[in-house]
Amino acid sequence: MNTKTHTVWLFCRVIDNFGDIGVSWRLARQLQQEQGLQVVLWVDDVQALQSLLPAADVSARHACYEGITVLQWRDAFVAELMQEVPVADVVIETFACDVPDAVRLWMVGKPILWLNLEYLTAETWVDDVHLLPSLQGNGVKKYFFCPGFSDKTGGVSYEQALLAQERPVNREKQLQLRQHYGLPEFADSVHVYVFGYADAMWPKWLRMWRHGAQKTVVWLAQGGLLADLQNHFPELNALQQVGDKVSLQQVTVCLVPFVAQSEFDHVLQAADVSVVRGEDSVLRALWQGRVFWWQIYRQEDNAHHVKLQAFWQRCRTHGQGLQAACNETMWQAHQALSDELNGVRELEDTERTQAWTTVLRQQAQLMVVLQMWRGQLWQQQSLATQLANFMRLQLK
Ligand code: TRH
Repeated sequence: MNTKTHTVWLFCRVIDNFGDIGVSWRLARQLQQEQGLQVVLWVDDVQALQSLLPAADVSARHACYEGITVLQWRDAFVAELMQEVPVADVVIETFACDVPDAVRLWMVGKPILWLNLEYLTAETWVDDVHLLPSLQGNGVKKYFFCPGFSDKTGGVSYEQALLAQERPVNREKQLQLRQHYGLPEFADSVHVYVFGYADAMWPKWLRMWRHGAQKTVVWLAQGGLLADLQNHFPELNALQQVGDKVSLQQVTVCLVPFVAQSEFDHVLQAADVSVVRGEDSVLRALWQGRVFWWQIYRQEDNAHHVKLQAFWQRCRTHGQGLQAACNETMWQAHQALSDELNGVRELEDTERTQAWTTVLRQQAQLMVVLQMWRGQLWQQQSLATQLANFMRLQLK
């Protein structure tokens, strides 16, 4: 059967932040552009989508952007909207968001493929859960579709176009990007992009940069982290709008624009190193091929520690030739900072400074490892390709 005729209804409930819509919008574009599927995205918070896609109209119940139909998901008018769009062959719930009752009822007795797209994790248990069916109350099977890093999972999200591009970008391109986004450029400085969550470690890191031997420029994405840092450093209250900057001895902090998702890679490319946070931004950082840290979304009972450890463990074991490319001291320094960033353990001031200095001095080694891992991941089919292949198999 020609997959071009298949229609996917993708459901997204925005719980908080930009992760839910970030993953959903990116996937919608990949399914539409790369897999030739017709995509209808149901989202309960179009405002969140608008942050990533400025063209999105928050007042529109039914709209079309980049060839993707976007519907405002309000249970009260789901039944009505269902009549306005092509009938679904595939229904995807992102992150167990539970489709509305009208859809659940409508599915009964239809040759429909129903999937739940799970959170990304590098843990091994996903190998056994990926593609497991589970019979639902309405008599329809729902499959767990698990993104992941092994070949037994649904893979990771990347665009085919990435494979042909040079990453990391060269110095000239980096400077152009900095200029384009109004990101201040200082000679002999390390430029750090920070898209993180407010946390008690940040003031310590800022002090480290403030009193460091090297000049540091911190490009801070707007959000809760800025407000929190302003409580610790009143000088940062001068940071009000994009482009504002404040210097505290060796560090200059600058507010960076929140860009459309299609441009997010560019901001990462402009930086020398970065700190990112959710499951979409961490992959984007990995794809750039430069050093990054992952401030993972906190979960109860520190469940995120296991997830974080699994991620870096996989990098370590799958970046072939790690021993040759990256020495143990360097790796431990990176991991020590990663641990502190994620509340695994606190560092003494001297330890932190030493770890930061070690990573910066030897970042080329870690870049080799990250790029090797990236290369391996890109040999596996992308999440969107695997999803589309599974659909083709099930729907034929
Ligand atoms: O916003 P997040 O913290 O989302 C989190 C995580 O997904 C977490 O796993 C989930 O449980 C929680 O939300 C509910 O981080 P994430 O996933 O990286 O999403 C950010 C999105 O925003 C991503 O698609 C990139 C995009 N983005 C832009 O498009 N432009 C920007 O300038 C920035 C800073 C981000």
